[in-house]
Amino acid sequence: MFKSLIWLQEVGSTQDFVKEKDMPTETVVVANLQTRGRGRLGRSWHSSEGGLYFSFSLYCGFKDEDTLPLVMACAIADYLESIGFVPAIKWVNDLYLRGKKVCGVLVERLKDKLVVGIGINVNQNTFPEEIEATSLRIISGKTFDRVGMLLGLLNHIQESICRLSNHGFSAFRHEVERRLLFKDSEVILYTPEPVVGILQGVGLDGSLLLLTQDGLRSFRIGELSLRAL
Ligand code: BT5
Repeated sequence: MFKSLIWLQEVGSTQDFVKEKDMPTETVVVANLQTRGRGRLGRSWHSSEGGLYFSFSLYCGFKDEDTLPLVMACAIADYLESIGFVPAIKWVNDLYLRGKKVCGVLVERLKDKLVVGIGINVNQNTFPEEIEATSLRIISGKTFDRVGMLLGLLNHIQESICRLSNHGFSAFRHEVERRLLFKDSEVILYTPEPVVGILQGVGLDGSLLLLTQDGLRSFRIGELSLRAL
């Protein structure tokens, strides 16, 4: 699936690079540093040296493609587990380690393609105070080879995209639920209206299942947080 790699020292955003240059689907664009790293909904992604920031595109039209953010989070979680971490998936696109965010996934549409961007905190020692972030190095005390890590991640990503297009999201549901942050806890989902419920799991379409006062409800969008006592 991936045939070439462009590794940049610095770029505004690998996501914008792939979109503006309409890069072919077999190319992965990586950067050591982003000066305008982006999250969802116009939020910024802190992209200092030491992290792994990359983007690639793929053609739309495959089975259950709306679940790609969750499937990508699951693929990265598989890789992180294979090297000894125990990540949790925060619906719908984040990975957490010991209660702090270590990875974010961004999926955007560009004409007949989906552009996937992934940011992982790898070797950073610190983050700005206002971000509740951690890195693989902060958790483990080790320094990681980001080239080897990227190749390992791309294998998991490629395998997951094939599995999704062949079997759909049902092939991932169990693995997502097993790792779901806040599962069985009382949460608030901002849709943007706040909805309170017990997080039950995810549906066959990747939606979030909450047991609310009105019964079991499913949600396609929203920002999740733990309900403060
Ligand atoms: C995301 O957005 O989590 C998606 C992040 C995708 C970043 C990749 S890097 C390669 C590619 N190029 C780009 O420009 N973007 C993609 P969201 O769910 O909206 O989360 C954003 C929020 O995460 C921010 O508002 C901060 O609170 C927090 N945050 C920012 N930088 C962080 C970091 N390095 N680690 C952990 N949390 C961070």
